[in-house]
Amino acid sequence: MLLRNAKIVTIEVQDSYGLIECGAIAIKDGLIDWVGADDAIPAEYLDGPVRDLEGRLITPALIDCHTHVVHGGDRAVEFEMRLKGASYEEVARAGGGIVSTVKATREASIEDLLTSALPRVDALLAESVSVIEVKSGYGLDRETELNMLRAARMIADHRNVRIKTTFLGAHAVPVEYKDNPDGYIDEVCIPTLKAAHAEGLVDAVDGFCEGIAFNTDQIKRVFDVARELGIPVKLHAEQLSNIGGTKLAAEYGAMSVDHIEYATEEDAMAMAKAGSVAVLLPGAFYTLHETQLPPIDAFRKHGVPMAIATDCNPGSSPLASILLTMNMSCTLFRLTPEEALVGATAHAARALGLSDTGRIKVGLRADLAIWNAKHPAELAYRIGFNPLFERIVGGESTAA
Ligand code: DI6
Ligand code: FE
Repeated sequence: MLLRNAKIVTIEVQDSYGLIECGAIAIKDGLIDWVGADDAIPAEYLDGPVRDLEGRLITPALIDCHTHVVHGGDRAVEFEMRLKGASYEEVARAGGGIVSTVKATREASIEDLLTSALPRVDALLAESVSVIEVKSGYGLDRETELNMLRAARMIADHRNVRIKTTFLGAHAVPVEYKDNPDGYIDEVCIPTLKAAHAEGLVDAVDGFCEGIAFNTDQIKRVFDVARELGIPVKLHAEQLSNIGGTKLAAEYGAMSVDHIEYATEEDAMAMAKAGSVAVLLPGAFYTLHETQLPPIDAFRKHGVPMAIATDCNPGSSPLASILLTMNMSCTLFRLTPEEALVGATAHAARALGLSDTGRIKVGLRADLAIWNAKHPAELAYRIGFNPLFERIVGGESTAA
């Protein structure tokens, strides 16, 4: 199939935001076979099916590289509580927060988990999303953690989307281990990680390194097991305070360090050295009324790639729109619209260790978004507006 007469944002190299004013893309066997100017299309492609896109914009399909879309229940009541003045920490300490989602998730069957996640997945797909990372972390017991990962993998049986699963056993201390977080790590989290890995369910290992969750020593024990098993790591770090999670993650060569509002320039330098992607989550920043901005200038200065993601979760970021995430990253974090687009494509792919998608380049997967737009900045600019014309994932097309 040949797509022609389109404006193409290629992002051929990780950081270079190439623009072909009037270009064409040839797709063969689900891969990008050729990209170039519309007046230089090799004859062989003109013989097959040709589609005139009438000047529409083509970008890599968007990628959501940090979500918790699989979970039981919701936290609308907590939303109300916070509006009446309770802080996120207070809600968490009062047995609300993550722990209340754990209860609802434990009560759900795999089918319930899948069924309740699909509408959130569909909202992302409607904005072209081709890859979704899904974390466990609301089970905090062996069976429920495994069920979350199994439900996450099942999403790909029901929709044309790639799912990457991340084990987040070290997300919160469950009530039964309230006074014994070390016991939870050693007796539940680590054995469950081993079981999930044995079942082939783990693409990456994550943790929540925070005063209300786990300290660096506890995360380190989990990361040591990940390393033994050959699984890459990432970390929720420096979201509410700085307790050294970023430096620890960098020591383990983390694929990404996520949130990082309270990270320092030194942390940014450690990430640059480790090659870790900074995953910015403006939905959580917005929802929690956070005012501490992530050190964006330090990331720029030291060449740390910045990805953005929804963090779609029932508590701190009930956000199921990657387009709104792009807008928020510009308005709240002052990213440029170009950085937002690269952050939701090439750098998001890199945060997941994927090198075959997120850019438009010969040999990569044909994961493309065709937009009713003239300029790439339009994607981040409007609020609550979806200009998607068509989504192509693995060469397979779905009209918006
Ligand atoms: N940081 C977050 O923002 C989410 N998890 C995490 O580690 C919050 C998850 C929740 O509140 O349910
Ligand atoms: Fe998260």
